[in-house]
Amino acid sequence: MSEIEIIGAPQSTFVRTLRMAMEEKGVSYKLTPARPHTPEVDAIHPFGKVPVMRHGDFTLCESKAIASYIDKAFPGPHLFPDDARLCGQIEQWISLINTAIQPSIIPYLRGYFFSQQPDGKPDHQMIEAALPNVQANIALLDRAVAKTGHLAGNGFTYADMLALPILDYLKVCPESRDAIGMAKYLSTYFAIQAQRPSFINTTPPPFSELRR
Ligand SMILES: N[C@@H](CCC(=O)N[C@@H](CS)C(=O)NCC(=O)O)C(=O)O
Repeated sequence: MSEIEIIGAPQSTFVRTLRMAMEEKGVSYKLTPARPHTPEVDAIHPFGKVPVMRHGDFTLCESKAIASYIDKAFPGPHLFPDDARLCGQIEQWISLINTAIQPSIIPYLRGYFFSQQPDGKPDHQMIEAALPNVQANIALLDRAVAKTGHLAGNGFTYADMLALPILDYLKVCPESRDAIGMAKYLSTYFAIQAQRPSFINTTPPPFSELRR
């Protein structure tokens, strides 16, 4: 069968998570950079979000659905293991991050990276409004990795692949960088996990290079 094509801007944390999963699984893929709501994305995702996937005549949207497909369709280490407790913990963190943590952090990151201010400077009103949520979620993640150095079980899993790209952006914004610096377990976690080849090899280009 043809090679997997991942369609989406590499700056997207969800695109990066999926690319990390492909690397961890050992599955080769072609990345086609595309912003949300472009025709090639809209053709696959009903809400125009990235990433989307094409595999021959088969298409999918939603990063977790794509990762589950890849996990079953290809040999290699399991992204979603058979162990009931470990898989349950991974799914728990996917749900927590996707439904609560990431949505409450996005307005803060938008304030820096997609500021609508006339001079393009950070939108401090937006940043200040979102900051308490950002700090609370950093504290939550700090507690979560305190015991094992991972979000789920004792090893690196898809839950970590989901969290790390978000933390990477938080590490460059001043207030969240300080909060992570003061979060003892989370800062150690990031320093260690950021050494993984799957994380390094998927380092996104700057937002200024977003295509189309
Ligand atoms: N639940 C989706 C979320 C994907 C998502 O929110 N992607 C962002 C980029 S990081 C996007 O396409 N945003 C455009 C929009 O929400 O309209 C997934 O897991 O793939």
